[in-house]
Amino acid sequence: MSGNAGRLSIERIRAIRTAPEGIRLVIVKIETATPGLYGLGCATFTQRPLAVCSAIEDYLDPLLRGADAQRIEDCWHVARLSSYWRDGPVLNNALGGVDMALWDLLGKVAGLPLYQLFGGKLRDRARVYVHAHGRDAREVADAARAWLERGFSAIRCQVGEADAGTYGVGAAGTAAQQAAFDPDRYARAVPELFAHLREELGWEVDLLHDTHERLAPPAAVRLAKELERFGLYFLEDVVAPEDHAWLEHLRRHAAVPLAIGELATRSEDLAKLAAARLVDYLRPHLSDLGGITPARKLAALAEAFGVRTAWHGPGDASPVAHAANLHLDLALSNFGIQEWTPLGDASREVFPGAPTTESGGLVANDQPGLGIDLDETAAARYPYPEDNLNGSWRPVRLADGSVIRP
Ligand code: GCO
Ligand code: MG
Repeated sequence: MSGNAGRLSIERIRAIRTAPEGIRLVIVKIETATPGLYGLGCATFTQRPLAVCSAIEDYLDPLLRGADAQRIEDCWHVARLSSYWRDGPVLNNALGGVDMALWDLLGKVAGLPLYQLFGGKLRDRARVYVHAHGRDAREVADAARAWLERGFSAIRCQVGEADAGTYGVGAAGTAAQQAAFDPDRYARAVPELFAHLREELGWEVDLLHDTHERLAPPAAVRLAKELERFGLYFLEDVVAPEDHAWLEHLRRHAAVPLAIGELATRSEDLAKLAAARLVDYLRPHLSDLGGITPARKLAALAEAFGVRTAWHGPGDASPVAHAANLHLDLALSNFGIQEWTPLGDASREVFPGAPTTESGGLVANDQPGLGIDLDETAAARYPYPEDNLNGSWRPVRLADGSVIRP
């Protein structure tokens, strides 16, 4: 197909469910009339995967069948505007997965890895940050040290308490997460954690923290101030999207680099933060934003304001999403850092060609498109876990029983 500028009809769009690491993933596969020529995308919204599958198979598949897969921009707008009520995480993840698969296809048709279509590599690898957590500062320091020994130099650190969890300590929905969350105790534990980490690990390592919108804005401002002296690489989601108006106030009080964006479904919301210099790193979940198409536009705009990227790369981004993140990382001049969750054997079995790490950074292979495949037979060996909530998170509560953000 190399060099074919002609029409490439979409034959069918499928949503494939698989959970190689027990996390519900949604993979989009766009099939064309040419046997063996297909595109892959990630549409994972792990707490509502079935709703995303329906958006893909019941709506986008019939809508886009027969469309020219090479008209990505047109397909994107047609799909987005095909429901009068638009955007939001369910529809966007579906759209984003389809968009990614169209880009993958384009790369395959061109015979080029996507980073080439994005303007070519600016760097050989994308520096990553990994996650360390523990029940107390000592455990976190041990976990961080283990990453340093493996060649990683940027580490996100989260601390819990022996009896109560917080975001990043214990998987969501586990008993630890269900124990009452104490915001004051958390706000005291975090500066103590970083004091300990600086003492134990020194100042060469880049440390990050995700507050996961757990604190009320005034407490979040205070935490940011207290963390100033530890020289974090960035502090993430210090306030919730609903509270972004607080960022101006926070900026005046704390010189801490801020990262925001994994909850964003509208580029406009993040563009405004970048233009007002209220954020230093934008980190949307690619599919939640609507895919590679809007992400490239947002990154270009952010560059004009000196804001960098740090695309969302947790365990509930599939290896296909990690590959999409990586191709952007390699080609964007305002790339900052990439969140990375190392893949287990099952993921590598289901997704041949998934990105690998080298000296603390992600490297891409030189295969066309995203350079990743999906072994459907292997994928079928890892069905979604059985659980009557289909992936919904259980509530996080304060001691008085009230529900707070996760
Ligand atoms: C991160 C995120 C994730 C999200 C998760 C939601 O910074 O990696 O906060 O861990 O909580 O992706 O499903
Ligand atoms: Mg986060």
